[in-house]
Order: sequence, then C-alpha cells, then structure tokens
Amino acid sequence: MKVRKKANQLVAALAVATLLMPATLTRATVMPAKAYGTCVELRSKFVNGIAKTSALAKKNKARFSLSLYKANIALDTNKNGIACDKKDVDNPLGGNAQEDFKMPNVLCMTLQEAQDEIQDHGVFYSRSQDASGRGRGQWNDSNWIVIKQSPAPGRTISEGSPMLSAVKIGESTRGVCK
Ligand SMILES: [Ca+2]
Repeated sequence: MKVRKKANQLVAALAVATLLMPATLTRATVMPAKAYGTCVELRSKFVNGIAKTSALAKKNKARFSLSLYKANIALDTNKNGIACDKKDVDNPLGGNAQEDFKMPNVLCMTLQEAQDEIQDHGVFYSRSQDASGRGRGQWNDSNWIVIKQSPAPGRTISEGSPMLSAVKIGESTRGVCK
C-alpha cells in the first residue's frame, strides 16, 4: 500500500513536470505584445493603428493583430475595434488617463490628487474653494478633501473650468466621503 502510494506520487510529479515544460518553452519563445504609452508612439510604427479583426484592418488599412490590439486596448478610446485609428484621442502629456478633456470623478480625493487627476485628462488649471463658505485659502493642497465638484464626471472641461469645493482633512464631509 505504502509503495503504491509512492509510485502514484512519482507519476503525479512527472505529470506536473511534463505540463510545466511546454508552458515554459512557450513563454520563452513568444514575444510579448508591446503596449504603447500613447497613440503618437503607436502610430509611428503602425500609421493607421492596430485592428482586432482582419476585416477591420482591411477596411481601415490598419495592421491586424489581436494580441497587439489586446495589449493596446486602452488606446482604442472610441472602442471601434482599432487601437489608434484617426479618431482615437491621444494622451501625449503622459499619465494613464486619456487626455479627453472630460471631468473625472475626484470626490474624496485630496485637492492635490484631484488636480493631478484632472491634469491627467488634459486640463492643468482647476479652481478650488472652501466648501464651508468661510473663504479659507487652500495653501496646502494635500490638507484638503474634495466634497463637491463642478462639472459632473464625464462633462467637458477646459482650463480653469473645474471647480473643486473642499474641506480640511478631519472636518465633516457631509456624508460625501466614508
Ligand atoms: Ca479606435
């Protein structure tokens, strides 16, 4: 009984080893699909973008590669199956959000985080005010928490249009933040 158990373990160990081997080989030989940071970068290599189907590629003169498309799916901002076609919005300024000039949801972020997030969407100048109405200056952005924002998430913004109403950390957020 004991011997047989050992034999079974050996068979199991061999089976695992056989299973692992091809996986390791595959990983070593297949080149990972490159994820581009921006469409400017991607288009320097693939002028009309990367399509997820050959039909889309043909129609739009894009390069067909499902693996490349999947690696760059975040750059397909209009979700038409082509990463970085002419209509996709770019983010040449960096960051991980598209510079789409849309207001992100910044509630309960510190003022600093909120401004950074808005900049990531392409707008560098946000205004802020004391939500308590006492007119205190927000000298240190990291000490304030956004409890109200204008405009609402998803709305179009431009320089100076975002208005963030904030309270100091530790003050009541009026139920906005947990
Ligand atoms: Ca697209």
